[in-house]
Amino acid sequence: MDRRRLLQHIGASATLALAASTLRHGRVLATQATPTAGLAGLGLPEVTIAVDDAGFTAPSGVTAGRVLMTVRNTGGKELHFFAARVPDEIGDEQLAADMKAEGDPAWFDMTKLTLLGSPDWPRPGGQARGVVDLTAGRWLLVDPIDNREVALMTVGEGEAWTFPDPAADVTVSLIEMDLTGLEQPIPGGERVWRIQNDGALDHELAVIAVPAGATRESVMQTVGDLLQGTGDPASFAPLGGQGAASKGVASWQSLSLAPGAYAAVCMAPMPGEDFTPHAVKGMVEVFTVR
Ligand SMILES: [Cu+2]
Repeated sequence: MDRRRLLQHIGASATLALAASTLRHGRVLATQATPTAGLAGLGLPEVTIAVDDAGFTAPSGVTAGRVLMTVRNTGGKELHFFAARVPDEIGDEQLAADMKAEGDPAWFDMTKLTLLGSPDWPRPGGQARGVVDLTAGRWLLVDPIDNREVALMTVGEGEAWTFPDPAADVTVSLIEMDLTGLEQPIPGGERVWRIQNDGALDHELAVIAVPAGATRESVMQTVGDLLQGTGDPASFAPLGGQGAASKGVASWQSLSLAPGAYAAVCMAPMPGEDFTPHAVKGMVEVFTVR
């Protein structure tokens, strides 16, 4: 499995994120100084994925259920990734062979795979944390940008399904091609975002800081300019969010934002349209943190 080809479906997203890797935004540093604790007191089983610049260290002994997932970026580079469940009809031997082979296996079809909606965009030296509903099976951890090694996380049968939905400070719904739930200003500091994909396509969410006065149209333009290679790379630097999620998936992500202007954008690719991210099609919401 050639990682670059495996992930070419988000080539556009990769371009942006690579551009962002040079960014050091003051607000980013300020917000990441706050440790995430809001979801930590729920008593959920914990799953920790460590990532450095070479690849993922998938945890062992993970069992299915509602879990608190922490993604620790111990490297020096930005991280954007997603978790995709390997179809059950793919045997272990075939999977092992596919992961070594050149090119993408036919079953690796992002429009059909189950995508977890994992905590995403931990800064170098930082972490991303969220509550996800993890089903049993084999999950591929895939970095579409920086060529990290694809890793396999095996999840055994489990019973941790009785935990109630965590309380959420912000509730966001993702649909084609819009996000709702951010129309009113939200409070600063560490907050729990419930993010649900209510659409038919895969969606994801990245929060970026934007200039005061930015509009949905201006952010769409910014993303479009970056895709054309004409924008300022510093204008796209995700502070957190949720990796790609299948339709119907909900997750609870811990996000810590200082007061200011932000945009939530979806960088999932349009199927059959040369990987144009949804953000360019209007899946952008500008919001304010007080
Ligand atoms: Cu989308």
